[in-house]
Amino acid sequence: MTENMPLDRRFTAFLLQSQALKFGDFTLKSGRRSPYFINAGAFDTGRKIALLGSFYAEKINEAIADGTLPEDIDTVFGPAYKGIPLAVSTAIALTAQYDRGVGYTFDRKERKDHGDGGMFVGTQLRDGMKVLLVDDVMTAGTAVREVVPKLREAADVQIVGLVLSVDRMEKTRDSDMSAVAAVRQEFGFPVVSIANVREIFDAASQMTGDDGLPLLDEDIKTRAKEYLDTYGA
Ligand code: OMP
Repeated sequence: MTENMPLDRRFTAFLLQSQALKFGDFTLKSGRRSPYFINAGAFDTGRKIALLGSFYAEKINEAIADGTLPEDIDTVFGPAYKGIPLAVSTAIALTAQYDRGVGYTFDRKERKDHGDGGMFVGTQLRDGMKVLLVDDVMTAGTAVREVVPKLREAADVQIVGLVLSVDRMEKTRDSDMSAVAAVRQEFGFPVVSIANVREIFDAASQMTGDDGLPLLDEDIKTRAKEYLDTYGA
């Protein structure tokens, strides 16, 4: 894999190598039954989580360069639990690879009433701070709708955007709009992803294994296409 391959293709290869992209019959949080699932829990070693953080940092750096995100992000926020390693690895990669010093913050699932107390760990949220959200996968946007009020309750922060690893490009329950577009409209901040599901299937369809055979068989491609014909935005 070469450095000058597009980000979404390099990320797809990483998803497949890490076995984070699974095929089968999965019931999603939204209740939809999907023939594929992206499992961020598969990034379970130091090497994989470091690489994942580099992908987020590369996307963020790109979005800063094209003006989608501001330069002066104060902290990267990842919702517990799966967002915790995302926020930490992204903050490390932004600092180490792009010399962009940022904090990291995550929430607790339960309030702690002793010691330092409080709902947040890492860089504490203060009025006026620019906070960048990171999350793994968006299907319907339920996770982000839960976390935004929590942040706004803590301080008068400015949420400057949301970076996902995968946008599943699904329609909302009651419109043809994608969940990502609905979140963008509802909250007024940009939502970007390292790759969307159509880019992932396009890239994966062109990849072959060590044996020279295609990585995706025809049955998987057909089922994915049928799913996206029904639920895709
Ligand atoms: P929403 O919160 O509805 O957007 O669903 C996304 C969440 O569902 C993710 O944060 C995961 O917890 C989970 N999920 C995946 O991890 N991978 C998928 O491919 C699909 C889902 C899902 O259940 O929709």
